[in-house]
Amino acid sequence: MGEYKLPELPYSYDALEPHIDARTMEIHHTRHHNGYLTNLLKQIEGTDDMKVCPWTICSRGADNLSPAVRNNGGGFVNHALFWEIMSPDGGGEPVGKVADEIKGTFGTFEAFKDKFSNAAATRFGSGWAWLFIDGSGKLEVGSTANQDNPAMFGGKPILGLDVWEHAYYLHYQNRRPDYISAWWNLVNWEKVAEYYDRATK
Ligand code: MN3
Repeated sequence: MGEYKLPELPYSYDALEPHIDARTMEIHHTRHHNGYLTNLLKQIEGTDDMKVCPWTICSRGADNLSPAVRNNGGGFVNHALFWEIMSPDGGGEPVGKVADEIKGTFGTFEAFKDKFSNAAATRFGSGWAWLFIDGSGKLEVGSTANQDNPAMFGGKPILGLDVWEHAYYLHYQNRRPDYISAWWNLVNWEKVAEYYDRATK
C-alpha cells in the first residue's frame, strides 16, 4: 500500500530558500520525517492498520492511540501535509472558497494571520499551529503539542506549521517568530483551497 512510504517533496531542498534553508529541509525530510515513518511501521506492519489511510488512524482519537502510534503516526501525516502546503511560488492571500470562509470567520485575512502566527509563537516547546475545520464544520485556528494534530480531536486540518526547533533552528536559532513570518511567503494557498474543498465536500 503506497500510503506508507516517504513522500517525495514537490520541489527541491533548496527551493524554499531564503525562508527555509536547504540543509534544514534535507534533514527534516530524510531524517525526521523518515524516522516517524520507520517507527510507525514498527508498530503497524503486518496489522490491518496498513490497509487504512494514516489519517484514518489519527481520527480514531488521541486517547485511542498508543503513544508510539500517536507520536509517529502524527509525525508521518503532519509532515506529508506540511510539504504540500508550501511552495517556492507560495505566499500572497488565500484563494477559492476558503478565502471567503477565512474572511467570514476571522474578519480579515490579516486578523487570521495574526491569530495563526500567535498560536505558532506561543505553542510552548514542540508542536504545530493549525488552520482546521472543527467538528461543527467551522474554521478554527489552534495549536497542538508534539506530533498531535486536529484529526486526533475531531477536526480536519487544512494548513499546518511545524514549530519544532528542528524545523528552523539551523537558520533561525531561537528566533521562532522570524521563522513564522518568513513562512507566510511559502504558503501554497491553492493547495490549502484543495484541502478545504475536499474536507467540506
Ligand atoms: Mn518536523
